[in-house]
Amino acid sequence: MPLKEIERFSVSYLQVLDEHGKLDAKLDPKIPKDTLVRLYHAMVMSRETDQRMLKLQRQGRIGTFPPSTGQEAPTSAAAAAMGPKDWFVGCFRDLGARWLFGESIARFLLYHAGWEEGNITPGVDRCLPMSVPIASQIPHAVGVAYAMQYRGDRAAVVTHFGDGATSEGDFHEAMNFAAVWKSPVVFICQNNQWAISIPRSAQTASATIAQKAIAYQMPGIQVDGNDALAMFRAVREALERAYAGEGPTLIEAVTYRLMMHTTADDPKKYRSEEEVARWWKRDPIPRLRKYMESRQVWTEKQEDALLASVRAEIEAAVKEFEAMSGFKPDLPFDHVFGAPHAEIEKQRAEFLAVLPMQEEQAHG
Ligand SMILES: Cc1ncc(C[n+]2csc(CCOP(=O)(O)OP(=O)(O)O)c2C)c(N)n1
Repeated sequence: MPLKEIERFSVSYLQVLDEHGKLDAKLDPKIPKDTLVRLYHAMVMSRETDQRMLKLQRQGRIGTFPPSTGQEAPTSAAAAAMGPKDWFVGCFRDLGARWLFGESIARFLLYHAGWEEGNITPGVDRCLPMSVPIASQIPHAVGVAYAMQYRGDRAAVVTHFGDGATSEGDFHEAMNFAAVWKSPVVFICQNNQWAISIPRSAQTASATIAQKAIAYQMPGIQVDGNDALAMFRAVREALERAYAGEGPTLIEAVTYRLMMHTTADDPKKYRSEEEVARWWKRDPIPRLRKYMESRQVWTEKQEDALLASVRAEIEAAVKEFEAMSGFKPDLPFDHVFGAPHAEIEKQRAEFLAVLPMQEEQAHG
């Protein structure tokens, strides 16, 4: 019996803009100027909103929230690369993408103040609500994609999740289904190096997350996730394959969570300041700005004007959020099943009975 090699695999890494904002012209995705400026706007909006939300949380005006700082490129560039019929199925660290889809910052604040109504996003119909149970959104994305395929739509689904999510069964089941059915899905793993306090090295023995695609027989690529141009290019290529009926792709976006996991976490307890400082040097926002300046589509004056308008938009959103009222605390019970259910109604009644006591405790 011969012993012979039957398959050989490799994993590629894509970077278009290096850490100093220098372009590899051969790989330039040549993003039109308007799209580029809007992408940069989304990234700045996301960063500034994190800063404002941190203050609101520390003042007790909103609840716990997970900052996206450092990870603005993978989510925003993916949204910028998507077509008008594509759907987005995200997690909870993708503010830039959600803003590009038209979700309002005021609703985002409402959600993080604990109100279900924050999940209602008028006028945004291709973006599923934030998913907090890790990896649970990945099979949903495949379901949406399978429906598109069934209807014969020329469209695809982009889904995001963290490196921790790749240890969940949902991730593997979704990847397998999508590959077997050649469903039009772009799986984007935001490998931010940490799942709360678990480092990437303790999450998986694989040298890359991209290589997990190989087992499912789909293309997988590792991308510099702090390089918005590389992300744009990788997502566009994956979308084109999906539209052409060639099935799913896994993109590993190598990035870093520069702030805490959520405002309830203290990262100093598990990672060094030296590591964080090293990643600040790879910050995706100044890198894209340098490129835009070199392409002569961005000036100091435009930067100042953008920052002023973003901050004004966030302040207006805070005012709008704080003026909102009349929410229904038991709204989540309405959506557990499609039709009323006796057990859920019993739980709703119990919840409403204890609510006044809880409110009294919270407000003294
Ligand atoms: C099913 C499930 N298990 C546990 C948790 C608690 N939890 C919240 S975030 C998180 C870590 C997620 O890490 P990763 O997928 O890398 O995403 P990141 O938070 O780094 O963006 C965990 C375990 C959860 N939300 N859902």
